[in-house]
Amino acid sequence: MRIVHSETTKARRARTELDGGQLVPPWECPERVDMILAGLRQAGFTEVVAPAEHGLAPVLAVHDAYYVEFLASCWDDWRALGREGEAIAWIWPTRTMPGRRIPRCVDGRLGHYALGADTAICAGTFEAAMASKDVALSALAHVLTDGGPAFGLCRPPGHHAAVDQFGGYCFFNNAAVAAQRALESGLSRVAILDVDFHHGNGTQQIFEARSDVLFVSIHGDPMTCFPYFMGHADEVGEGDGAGYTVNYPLPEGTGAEVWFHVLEAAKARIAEAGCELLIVSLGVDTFEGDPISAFRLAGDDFLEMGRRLAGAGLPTLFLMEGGYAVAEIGTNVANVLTGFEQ
Ligand code: Q9C
Ligand code: ZN
Repeated sequence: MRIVHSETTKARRARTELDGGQLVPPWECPERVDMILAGLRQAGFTEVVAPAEHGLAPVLAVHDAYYVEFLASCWDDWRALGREGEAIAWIWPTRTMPGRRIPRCVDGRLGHYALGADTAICAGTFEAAMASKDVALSALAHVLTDGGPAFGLCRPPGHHAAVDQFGGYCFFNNAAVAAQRALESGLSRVAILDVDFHHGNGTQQIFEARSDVLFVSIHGDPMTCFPYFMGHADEVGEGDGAGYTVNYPLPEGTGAEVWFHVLEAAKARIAEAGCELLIVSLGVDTFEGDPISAFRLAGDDFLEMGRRLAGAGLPTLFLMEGGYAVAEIGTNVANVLTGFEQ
């Protein structure tokens, strides 16, 4: 298993997250990275390589250029207004006020480009997002050239980031950037299996109308779980993409038995679609101890998850998404990778 990590992924250290009406220290913190590295080391994954720089072209292949420009300049624009706090969106185009122009002021631009108020932009956010997609792309390069599996320790995560929106702690959609690059290197169809507790709304939106990326997600039912407005079972893709989006929303409290049963259905769909690469959006916030999620997988279940993912029999790229039980995140991630190699 090739492990790819960049210290620059820790350049984002936000102070605030709007949570329950209060500004709290963000759940998505740089300590997650160190705990994952420690867990991997302890499990015998001792060789960790730094990514190459891949530039912006692979990002612009899936994201809007004005959106990327916004992310690059937002913090400076915010600071130029003399703001004390971090850049948090607070007004949006809505159902009754759609908004047909992109405002000039950073407050309006934040509303245009944010999908939630949970994710503050701060110094280092853009740099960390750049490093995160470089980690994904270098891990992908290993899978494509070597054939063996790779784990990209992406941070910030990516699966909530849409073509031109950030939120849910995500800025660049690392899995989407990697999938698009894989297609451009000659593959015909790629599967993205999203096992994070939260629905990967961004990944779905990016590939919704396409059949060359199969998006399959197992997640908390959006009737009660973030991101609330996407991820229902009747969202199956549009036009050419009809049948290439597959959503398995599950109730809060779902445990291993049901979860693994659904995983087998997801694997069957991936096999049927004739995918040449499996990208796993690996959130471990399905863990029973996760502070902001509601599934009940135990630590050992992540070993089983890895074994069953290996059973798909495809070249596999693991990309880190969520997981907020910081004390256990390292062993949970290491368990997936260990199980995969058994
Ligand atoms: N402050 C990922 O797992 N926030 N994102 C809920 C409100 C949204 C999770 C708490 C959770 C996003 C990549
Ligand atoms: Zn998540």
